[in-house]
Amino acid sequence: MGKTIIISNRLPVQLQIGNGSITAIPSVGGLATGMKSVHAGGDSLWIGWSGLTDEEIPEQLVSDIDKALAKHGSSKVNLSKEEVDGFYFGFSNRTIWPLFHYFLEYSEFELNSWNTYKAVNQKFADAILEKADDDDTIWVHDYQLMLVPQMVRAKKPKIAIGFFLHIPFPSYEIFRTLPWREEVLEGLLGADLIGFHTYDYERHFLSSVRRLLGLEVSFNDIEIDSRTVKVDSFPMGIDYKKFSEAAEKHEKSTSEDLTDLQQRLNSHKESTPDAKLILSIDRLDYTKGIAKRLNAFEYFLNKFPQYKEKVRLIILAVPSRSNVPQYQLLKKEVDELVGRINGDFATVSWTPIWYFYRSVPFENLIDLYTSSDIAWLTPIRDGMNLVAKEYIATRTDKTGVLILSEMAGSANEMNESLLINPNNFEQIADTLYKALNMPIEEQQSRNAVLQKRLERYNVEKWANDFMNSLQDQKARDAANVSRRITEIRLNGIIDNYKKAKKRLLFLDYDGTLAGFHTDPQKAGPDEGLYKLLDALSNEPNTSIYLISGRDKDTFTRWFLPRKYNMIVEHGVWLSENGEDFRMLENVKNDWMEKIRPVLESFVDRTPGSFIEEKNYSLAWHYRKTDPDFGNLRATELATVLTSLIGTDDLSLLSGNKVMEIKSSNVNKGRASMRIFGEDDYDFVFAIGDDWTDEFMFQELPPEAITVKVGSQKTQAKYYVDNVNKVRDLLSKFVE
Ligand code: GDG
Repeated sequence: MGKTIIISNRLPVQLQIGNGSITAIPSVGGLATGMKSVHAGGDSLWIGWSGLTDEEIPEQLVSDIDKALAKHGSSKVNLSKEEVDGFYFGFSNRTIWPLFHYFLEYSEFELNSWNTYKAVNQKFADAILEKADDDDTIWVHDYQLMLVPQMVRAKKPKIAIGFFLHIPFPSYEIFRTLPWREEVLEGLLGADLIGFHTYDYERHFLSSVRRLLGLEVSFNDIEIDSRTVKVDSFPMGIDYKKFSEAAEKHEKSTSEDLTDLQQRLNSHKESTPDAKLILSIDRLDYTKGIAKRLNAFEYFLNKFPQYKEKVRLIILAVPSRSNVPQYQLLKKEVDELVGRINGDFATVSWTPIWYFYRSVPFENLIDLYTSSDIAWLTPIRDGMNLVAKEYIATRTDKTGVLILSEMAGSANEMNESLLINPNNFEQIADTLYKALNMPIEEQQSRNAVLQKRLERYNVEKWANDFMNSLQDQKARDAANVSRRITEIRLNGIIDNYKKAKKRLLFLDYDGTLAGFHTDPQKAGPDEGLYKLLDALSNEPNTSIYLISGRDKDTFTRWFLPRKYNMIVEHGVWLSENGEDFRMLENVKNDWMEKIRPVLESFVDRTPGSFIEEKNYSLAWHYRKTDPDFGNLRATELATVLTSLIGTDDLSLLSGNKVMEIKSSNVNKGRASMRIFGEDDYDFVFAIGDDWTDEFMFQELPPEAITVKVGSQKTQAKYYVDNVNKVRDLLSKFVE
């Protein structure tokens, strides 16, 4: 196995330039720690932007910087101020960030920043390509680099690429407003594995892929260009040990070791022993709901005035993206709100809000977590929110109450905390009241469960799970590749064909010989296909059978004049050498009267779907429906039909966007075996694209050459990519 290349907007190292020299200090952020197990030793490389623009780096320091970064296994992508403005502050933070957090009104759709985003993504991709070998594994992080997977894939089709999105993926209704939505999806689909924090983000993404790109999604696999892209959720954890151990150490520290902040916190506690501390920590970002939280706090103080002088809210707002206008406005709003609320409520001995607009060192973070009775986190939208997890990890005696917004990804895993809707002030005020009065035993029993979970699914496990899943996915794809009909295999098959004395070929029609059409009646054969089938039928000692689920009237029109052998309606009817169809299986169709009304009610309720009535089967087609809705209805119909047909000799076939009900003793496997039994064939070949063809693949003798169209799971021995490849393959037989 090759090396691992991690790629993110920022490197896990901070550069500091002073007195003409350079120092590189490793960052302590969650991602950097989480990736420790992945980014270790000499066989991994982290590529990203250093945080300094080209203009900020003195020329004489360029090579020193590269050396300093190399010591930390890092390599930088050079960006000019203009590029950072367009790519990072522009498209990433003024378009994608607000849009993906449902702040549609903040999203700017600027062609220039999109172009810069594309160009800078290409720079990152080029930086990878410069260093990458085919057996390397690439892990791309976050919304700044969504086009990178496809850009790398275009040049290195075999390489393993994973992508993880740290922010929410919004619902299709929001995502579709983006003018470059298809490009973004296609960019992401260059990966082999795409990871999200939660299942909701995953299903939003899958829904956009289905609706905007029209791609087939089965469970969480997407088929694209004969590759399978897997989509899954991996809720990111924290470095649990680091936080719990820091808290234990903090607990044991003597008064001389205490930080200034801790001393201030202690003196507050001593002066007002019955007053509780409520903590909130976030980057100053409109998604974090800081202004709303302040309003809610005011609401709480008015609703429960007995808590005046009995609670203190500590707000740590970490400066962020301060050159984006919305962040400047937010800063102003929060400053004013804190000023007003403090002005309205303060007494001589009490200020309700302590507000810090800065980032603090790690020790102070621990001071704050361990000293606070309540952590109050109310993001309006948050991909995960690690602060919630960190607070719980530092509670060594298991006391403390976490109040967390339902809109944070972490709420999915932290059900034992008090979950709130950040827009519901009444609920928030009542929840604060409940938290302030929660018995110690209850706090401990809730936190015990949370701690156990967080300790187990920590950030290292998260990173390893993602990497293992990426390797599995790659292995799965490689297994498929080994079954694709390669040049060598093809030559072998043709050789056997030529040598054989008596040949039998079964060819499925829709999705195999001809592409799909939203109206099945329009998917008739073209001249090229007739020519090919004529040539095949004229081969000596060769029996060709078209084998299809289609009705006999359509095939009579299309193929009877050509005298092709045909098996239709999955094996009910047979026509050979231009003779009229005769029944191959004795089947009944009196059940149709019962089933038709059920299908009709589904047609009424599912725009775009329709019923196809054949002599011995009924099919409900939903190719033209809204994809998500169609799939939903198909599941519903399957449930209804399964209970209805339970006692009859009927079976339900679910094909490609079609559900068909027919007699159980009819299928393509049985039909093909009957033909096979009639003579002594030494070359048997069957090709088809959907579930109904699997009966042939399963039942024909093991020496038969069975071929699936498309790379989905199959019993067939080989697969080819699409209809064009099928025709190429068949024309080789008659060359
Ligand atoms: C994005 C997504 C997702 C905060 N203040 C200080 C400080 N921090 C540390 C915390 C925590 C991290 O920063 C913040 O992480 P969050 O998850 O809360 O939020 P975002 O920065 O918005 O991160 C988010 C995350 O990516 C991971 O995928 O959870 O949803 O928006 O680790 O401890 N650290 C120090 N001083 C501070 O003042 N030292």
